[in-house]
Amino acid sequence: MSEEKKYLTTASGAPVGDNQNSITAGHRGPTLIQDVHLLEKLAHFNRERVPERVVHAKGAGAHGYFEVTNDVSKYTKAAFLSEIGKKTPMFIRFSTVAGELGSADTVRDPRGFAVKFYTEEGNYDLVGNNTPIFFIRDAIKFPDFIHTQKRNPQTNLKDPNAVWDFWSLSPESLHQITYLHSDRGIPATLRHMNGYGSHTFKWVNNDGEAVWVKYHFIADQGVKNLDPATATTIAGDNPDYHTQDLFNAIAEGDYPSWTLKVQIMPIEDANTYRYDPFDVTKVWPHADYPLIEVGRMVLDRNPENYFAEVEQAAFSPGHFVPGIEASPDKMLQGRLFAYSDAHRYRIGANHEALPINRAKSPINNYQRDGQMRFDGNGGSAPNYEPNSFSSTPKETPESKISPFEVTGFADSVAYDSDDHYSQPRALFNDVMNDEERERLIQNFAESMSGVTREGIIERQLENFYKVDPALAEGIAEKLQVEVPAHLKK
Ligand code: HDE
Repeated sequence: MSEEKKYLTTASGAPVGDNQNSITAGHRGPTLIQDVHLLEKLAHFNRERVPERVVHAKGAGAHGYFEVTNDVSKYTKAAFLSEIGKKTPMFIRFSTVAGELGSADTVRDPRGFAVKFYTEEGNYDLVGNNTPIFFIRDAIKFPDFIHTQKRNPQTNLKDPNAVWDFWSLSPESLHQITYLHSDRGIPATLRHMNGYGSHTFKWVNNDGEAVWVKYHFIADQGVKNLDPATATTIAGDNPDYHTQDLFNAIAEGDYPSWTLKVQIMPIEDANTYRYDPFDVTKVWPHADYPLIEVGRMVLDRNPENYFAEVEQAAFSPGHFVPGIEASPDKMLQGRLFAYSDAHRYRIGANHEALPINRAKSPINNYQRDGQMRFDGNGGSAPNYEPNSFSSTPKETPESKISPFEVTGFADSVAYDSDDHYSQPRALFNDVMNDEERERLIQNFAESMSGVTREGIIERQLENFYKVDPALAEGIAEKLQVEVPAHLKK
């Protein structure tokens, strides 16, 4: 902070004579409306909060850079990925999902992993999680799902009945809940977890050739987790444990980094691959599509001001740059609308102009006016297009999306496959060892022990049985219930 002497002012710049004693009528008289500094101070204080994010409210952010370490230009024309050694400034916000702004960090919950790359072609946002999959696979189910993760409308308490009622009736959640109740459900720190784009995206190269892509940020610090008992103790002792750890690590020069890798699927494979590649409840096994290195992300600078940078950060899965496009994933498609809509409500129509969100490349368009327009508003230049002025912004046809074919009838169409079981089964049997399976069963049983409404446990055990009978039986034993008889043929 500069040592230069500053004088206190009102918001309109007038020097303040007294910031300790309000103006009153005489020694013991009432306060006067004439004390406009007092009125302004109280009124501004009342307006300090913007609505917290409806999900991912509690978060921590950091600045850094992304450096390309491998040539992927044959897959994408994205300028920021164009050559080895190229560096792009970025900002990341990590978050929990279900808790409120002041909630504890060390809870069992997915973690948001939202990255904003400030590229020369505008911002590219990769708004992912620390899990490669999600609970549901159609945006239309998201508000209902989140209601079950939040507070009960009557008691204002977290509600295991709602959580397990919904999951038991939405078996597509099995893969994600298995991941969530595994050791990875409570990361040791924000530095010790991987990040994933989760959805499938499209990359397009300079020749207009496209591939499908999935993103993996692998923590160079390694993956470390907290056991539930320690996590619970920390949640009480220091609810901001993860926030503090990240800030301190960066402040001490111990910069966390992640290696970005991608899986690439040829466009045609999507028609024949054994899993629907646009179903976000599925991974692409690495044996089918190996990881290819792209670059390294390093976090080396803390925010100066939490509200300005972390609270006002506005990420959108719809922030693409040429060479990176959406896939038909129904969840991603819903998100293309939801995020910018949330920002317009939360921080306003001109949120893109806030310093943390503003692209570092030029912004030239014909959008004008709106609340809190503070950047000159396009000045005297024409505010319409087409126009006959030569120096006004023009389209770049080479930035058009890569065309793709669509067929079929418009309808409420279900996914082709209801195989919700083979991937969680592989996770349970092939990835986890005996101790991990035991802890998974314990974590599930603990979470389900709060369920009191009839039918939910039986329905969920049936789902677990289809994943693996040992999973269902292990949980049933801990809950001291029987696996439904008709399953044990
Ligand atoms: Fe989000 N999500 N989400 N989400 N999400 C929000 O955006 C939403 C989904 C994720 O640090 C909100 O600005 C819908 C998947 C992160 O600021 C909201 C659907 C994934 C963050 C919203 C999803 C995420 C959010 C809340 C189903 C991982 C925090 C306020 C179609 C791949 C970003 C806001 C930050 C935040 C909606 C599903 C990750 C309401 C409708 C899948 C990391 O717009």
